Amino acid sequence: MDKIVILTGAGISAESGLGTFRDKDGLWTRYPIEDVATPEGFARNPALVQDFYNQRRAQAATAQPNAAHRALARLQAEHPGEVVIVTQNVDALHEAGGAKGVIHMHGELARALCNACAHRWDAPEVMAPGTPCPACAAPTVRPDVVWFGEMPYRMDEVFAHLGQADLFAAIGTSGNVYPAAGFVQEAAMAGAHTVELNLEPSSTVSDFAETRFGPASSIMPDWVD
Ligand code: BJW
Repeated sequence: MDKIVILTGAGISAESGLGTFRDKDGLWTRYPIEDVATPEGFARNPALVQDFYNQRRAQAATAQPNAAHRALARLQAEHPGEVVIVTQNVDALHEAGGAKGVIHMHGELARALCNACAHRWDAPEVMAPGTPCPACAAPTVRPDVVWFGEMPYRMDEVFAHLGQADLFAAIGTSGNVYPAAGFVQEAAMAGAHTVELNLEPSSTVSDFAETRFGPASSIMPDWVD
């Protein structure tokens, strides 16, 4: 049996109307990273951070999966037990497109986390700063997303998959954020064939054996078929 590991980034959801981070007009051009995606930024101004994620949660709630999400789900269905999808995205568009068992390494917009007791639960549509945690009552509730300086989720599992990969594909990610940007090298070391699918070359393009450029909604279905 083959193992196919897929890494996705913001580019796969761009055509569903969700902004990327680093492209022209990307999210970071409007919100400084250090203010909204670091634990220090949250400690300084929790209202700003909750507001940023409330807006993104509202956008994500109405977004629809596109042909790239659906193609990936089809690949998974056609190769039962062989396709592991690891996403850096905090939206739920892979699941909405039919994918199963998606590893959300940077967390999920739809979940809340208590900084004090690590309890996790379904986030309300609008999270207010200072809301008490339902488990421990501490006023330390935050979005369940992974900020800079924090450990991404399920890394042991992901590195185990990469170590057994026969094929690794990265879709719509700029290759600027680690550890995800290093997955291609990890998979290549394990002997996997590596493919980048992106609108334009990422920072790590030279690490890939094969590349395909264009909008995800057209290059993904072509690649899967
Ligand atoms: C299209 C398209 C279309 C557009 N079709 N494509 C020096 C060296 C190494 C590491 C570090 C370092 N200094 C600091 C670090 C660590 C730091 C890091 O990487 N910093 C860099 C800036 C250098 N990393 C961390 O702190 C991470 N934790 C960590 O390292 O823990 C220690 C550890 C060690 C060893 C093993 C394991 C752990 C945590 C990183 C957390 C990132 N969090 C964010 C926010 C999440 C919540 C939220 O969504 O708000 O995650 S930041 C943001 O960037 C978000 C994304 O998931 C992530 C990646 O962005 P992505 O998806 O690549 O998007 P873009 O916008 O960058 O790119 C879009 C791409 O799509 C482009 O390529 C376009 O071309 C393409 N595109 N339209 C196809 N239609």
